[in-house]
Amino acid sequence: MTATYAPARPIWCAGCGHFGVQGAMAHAFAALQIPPHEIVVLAGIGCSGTVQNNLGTYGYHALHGRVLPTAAGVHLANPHLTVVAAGGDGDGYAIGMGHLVHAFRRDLPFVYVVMNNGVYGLTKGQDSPTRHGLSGIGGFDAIDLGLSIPATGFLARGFSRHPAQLQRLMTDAIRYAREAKGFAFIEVLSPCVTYNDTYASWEQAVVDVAHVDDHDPTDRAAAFAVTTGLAAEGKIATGQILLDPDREPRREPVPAAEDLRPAVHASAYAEILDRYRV
Ligand SMILES: Cc1ncc(C[n+]2csc(CCOP(=O)(O)OP(=O)(O)O)c2C)c(N)n1
Ligand code: SF4
Repeated sequence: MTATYAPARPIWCAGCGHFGVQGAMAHAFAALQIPPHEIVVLAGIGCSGTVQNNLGTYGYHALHGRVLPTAAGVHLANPHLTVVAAGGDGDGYAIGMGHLVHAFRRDLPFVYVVMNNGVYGLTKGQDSPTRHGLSGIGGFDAIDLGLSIPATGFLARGFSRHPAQLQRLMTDAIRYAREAKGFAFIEVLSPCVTYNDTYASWEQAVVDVAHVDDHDPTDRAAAFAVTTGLAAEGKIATGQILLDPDREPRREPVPAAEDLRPAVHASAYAEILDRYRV
């Protein structure tokens, strides 16, 4: 596979935050010693959506806003794979927003990395749902959304300018999903240097919740109070915001023993298609 599809060189502008995200993913795969053929990285459409081209794993470029149902399908088809979905804030929080809510609710064990830069980078800088800032009026905070859905167990935020923290969060998220504990969500503040360079303002705003006295990642209500309290001060919470430590592995029965070749199921597929004929 990697002989046929060698990792590509990133297409990103020099300084793009997405480099940090790719580096953290590669670091986590190496730290956890996951063989490349056991990893599938799926991505949405956008500058962020090209990350899967650059890694020596299996990859899939999903439709715009549809990376989450596609990743869920990959996981259900073979729960032994390590599945990482990735994409931009335009991909995940605009056209794909309905899927994010249901991914939080369904809690299937795969990772979702959103590279938040406040703009649609690939289409030249239009406002995304997070353009007005995580704490500004009209802004939007996906971590607060995740906290409001009782099924969630892993919510974190990193900053591509802080690689040590991001590598740790990425490694923990992938480990959590590999242990089949549930859906692991990481938002990465990943500035677009060309259309919305937020490196300096985010550097001033980020606060690692590990340094907040009242923070307890196992207490959902307390975590919500910390993130919304920081936002009210114009700050952005980063780090491990929610972590449910008591999760049991939730592995579905593995369908791999079944013969999934299309020919074996041809008549069943034909029956399904017939139901859609008028
Ligand atoms: C269905 C559909 N609608 C619109 C587009 C155009 N489009 C391509 S990428 C993109 C948004 C990219 O922004 P984001 O997801 O934030 O990623 P970034 O480029 O900033 O990394 C849009 C609207 C598309 N490809 N498909
Ligand atoms: S346009 Fe923005 S998001 Fe796209 S590669 Fe350049 S810096 Fe990155």
